[in-house]
Amino acid sequence: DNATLREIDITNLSTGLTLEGKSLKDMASFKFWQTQPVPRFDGSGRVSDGPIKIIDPEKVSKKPDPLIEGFEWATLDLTNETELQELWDLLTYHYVEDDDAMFRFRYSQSFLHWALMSPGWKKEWHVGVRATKSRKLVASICGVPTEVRVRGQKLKVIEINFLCVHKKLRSKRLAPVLIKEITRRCYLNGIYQAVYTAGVLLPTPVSSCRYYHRSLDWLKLNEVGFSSLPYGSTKARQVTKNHLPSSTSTPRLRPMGPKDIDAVYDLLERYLRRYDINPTFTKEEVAHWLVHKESPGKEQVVWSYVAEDVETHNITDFFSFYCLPSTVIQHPKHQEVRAAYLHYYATETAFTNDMKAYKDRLLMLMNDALILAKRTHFDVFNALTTQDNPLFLEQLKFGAGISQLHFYLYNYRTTPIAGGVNQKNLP
Ligand code: MYA
Repeated sequence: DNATLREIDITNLSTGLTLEGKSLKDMASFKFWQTQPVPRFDGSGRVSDGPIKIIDPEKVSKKPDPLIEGFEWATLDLTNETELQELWDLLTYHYVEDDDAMFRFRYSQSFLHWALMSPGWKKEWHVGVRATKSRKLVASICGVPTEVRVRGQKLKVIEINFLCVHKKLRSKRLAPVLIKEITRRCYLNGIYQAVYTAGVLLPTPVSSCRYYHRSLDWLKLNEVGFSSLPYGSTKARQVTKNHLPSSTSTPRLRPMGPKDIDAVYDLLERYLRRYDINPTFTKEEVAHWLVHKESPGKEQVVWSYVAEDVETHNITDFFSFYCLPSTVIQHPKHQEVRAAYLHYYATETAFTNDMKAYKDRLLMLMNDALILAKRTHFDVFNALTTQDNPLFLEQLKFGAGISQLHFYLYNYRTTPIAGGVNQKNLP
C-alpha cells in the first residue's frame, strides 16, 4: 500500500502516538498482532538484530485454517485475464481510501501484473477468498519474493501487498486469517521473513515516513478537493507558483532502455547500500522494476531516465517514477487523479564527498522528473520522506501530506531507523 493523498498544513500533523484509541504502549489492544513475531512497541525483549522466532518447517501445518462458513480459499492465476480482472475489481472498489473517503487507489491491470509478477513470483503467493456459492472474490493478500539488506545482513523475504477485504465483510477478523495463511505458505517455501508497508500504525514500524505532494495541475487538484487554496492566496498565484519549465536541464538525459540495465544495476547497488535497509536487486529485477516494455493494449506503469557522461558515456544518474491513479469518489466532473510516485533513483554525485554538489544534482534531477511527469499529463507527483528526499522536497515545492507510511519487517528485529535523510550515510 502506498497510503493516500490530501495536502495539509504541516502544523496540523498528528503526532502518530495514538490510533483509534490504541496507544503506542498498549500491545494488549492488538489482539492479533500481539500473537505474531513482531517487535513490541515498548522495545521490550530487545536483543541483537535477527529473527524473532525460529521456524521448524516440520511443524508448519500442511493445510490452511478453515474460513468462516460460506467462504473458501483460492489461489489466483494472474496470467488468466479473468482472474486478473477479478482482483482488479476487488481492489478498485474496496482497496485503500483516505480517511474522508474522497479518493481510492485505482491500480491498473498492467500495474498488478508488474507488482505481482516480478522475478521469482509464485502463484501460491497470490491468495484469495471466494464466496462458495457465487464464486465471487471477496478478499486478497499477495506477495512477491525479493531480498533486502538490513544493516548489512541479507534476508530472503516476501514483500506483502494488496491485503484487501470486501467492504461488506469488514471487522469479521478475516484479515488475521489471510495473514496467517500467506505466512503458512511462505514457511512451507522456506521464507521466514517479510517486508510490508501500511498507512496504519501496527506493532512496530522499523521506519515511518510522510507523504509529500507536488502539484502539477493545481487547478484540477483544487477542483477535486485534494489541494485547498491557502489563506490569502489566489488561484492564479497557485498556478504560477507550481509552473514548471517545458524542457529539462540535466545534460544528456534520455529514457532508460534495456542496454542501460548493467550500468544502472551497478550504480543503484552502490547508491542503495548507503542506507540501513535496502533492496538487493538482481539484474533481472532492475530490468523488471525499471524498464518499460511496450506491449499492445497495456498501459505504461514505470518511467525511467538516465543521464550519460559526455566523454565516457557512463551512466552517471538515473531516476524513475510509476503511475498509480486514484479514483475521485463521487465527483461530478473528475473520475480520477493521475499520480506519479517517485521510485528509485541514484547519482554518482552521492559518492563525491561534496554535499552541495550532491544536493544541487538531486534538485536538478528531481525537477526534471517533475517536468517529465507533467509532460505525461500527471496531476500530482508524490514522494516520501525516505532516502535523501528531504534534501529536495521543500525547495521543489512539495507540500507535506496528511498520510504517513510505516515500514514493517515480519519476524526480524533491528533497531528502528529514523525516516528521511539518513544522516550517517550522507557524504
Ligand atoms: S496495507 C493495505 C491494507 N488494505 C487496505 O487498507 C484496504 C482497505 N481495507 C481493508 O480491506 C480492510 O480494512 C483490511 C483489514 C483488510 C485492511 N495490515 O479482518 P479484521 C489488523 C496488517 O477484523 P478489517 C497492505 O496491503 C488490525 O490491527 N494488519 O479487519 C500490507 C486487527 O488486528 P489487531 C491490519 O478492517 C499488509 C485486525 O487486522 C491492517 O475487516 C501487510 C482486524 O482484522 C493492515 N493494513 O480488515 C499485512 N489493517 O486485533 C501483514 C488492520 O491485532 C503481513 N489490521 O489490532 C505480515 C507478513 C506475512 C508474511 C510472513 C512471511 C514470513
